[in-house]
Amino acid sequence: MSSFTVKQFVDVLKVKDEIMHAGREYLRQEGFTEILPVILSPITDPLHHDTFDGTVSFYGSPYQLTKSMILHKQIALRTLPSIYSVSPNVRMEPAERASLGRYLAEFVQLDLEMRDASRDEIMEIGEGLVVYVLTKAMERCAPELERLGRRLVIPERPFERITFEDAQDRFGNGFDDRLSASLTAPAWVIDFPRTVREFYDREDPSRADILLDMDLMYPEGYGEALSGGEREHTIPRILKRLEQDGIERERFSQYLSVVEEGVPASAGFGIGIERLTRYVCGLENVQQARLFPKAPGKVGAI
Ligand code: ASN
Repeated sequence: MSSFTVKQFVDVLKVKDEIMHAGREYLRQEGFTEILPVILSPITDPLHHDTFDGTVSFYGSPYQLTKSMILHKQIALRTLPSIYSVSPNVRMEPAERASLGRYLAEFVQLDLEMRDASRDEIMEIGEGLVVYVLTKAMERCAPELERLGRRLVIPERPFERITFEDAQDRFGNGFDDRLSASLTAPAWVIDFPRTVREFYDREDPSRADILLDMDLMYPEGYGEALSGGEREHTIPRILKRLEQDGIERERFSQYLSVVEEGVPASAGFGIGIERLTRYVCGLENVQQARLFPKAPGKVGAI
């Protein structure tokens, strides 16, 4: 990382504070209720990519550190119609990802879910949230952004949509960085193939093996901003998806018991706070976006 002064770091932390404040303001205006995060549970997001195991002993039983609150978000919707959490996630990514500049082994996402929402509806929330946060950050943190040398343009809505297939045709396998570098405004990638995502993202009933999910990509090479989609919420569908992914259902037995009692249809997403701060401030590395950063593979950070 190039030189980064304490003064710059103070400015970044102020911008991050405004980002969180504005995010909460926007979601409250949209009728969301903040719930407290879960950080220990027998169940968590299985994720599609490899991470080291984060199991801890909870009175002798194996509990996991939260990788994302997705399953708890679905269950929380039995109680409240629209929820979000400022959710700490621990994902011990392989060490080589540290050099990419956008991974932290411990990070925080603004993770939200809305009962009976479609993908289009939750994408509207995503666009509204990003535009609101950028607008407020520019209004309230003008001196900080000026000192950081960051000039932002508020993106026009609706954001561009690109299918996974098109993105792959244009930018090849593992297209994230090349696609992001080609963009001048945030853009959606939609319709991921079933085989590259987790069991909980809903398969399109009219297109086998295509999911009703999405990622939002930042422009200028800052990479992925958020991930989400509509959800599988019925037992037959979830069991089928677990089987297709080769996941034993016992691993999710507590979740499956609740789904059997009923969880609502929903859609949602999670947006990483440190990555959003990195984008807003124009930082080289996501480690510059928080205190106590833990880079993948680097032991010793407190
Ligand atoms: N939070 C994401 C979602 O809602 C899941 C994730 O972070 N992997 O889909």
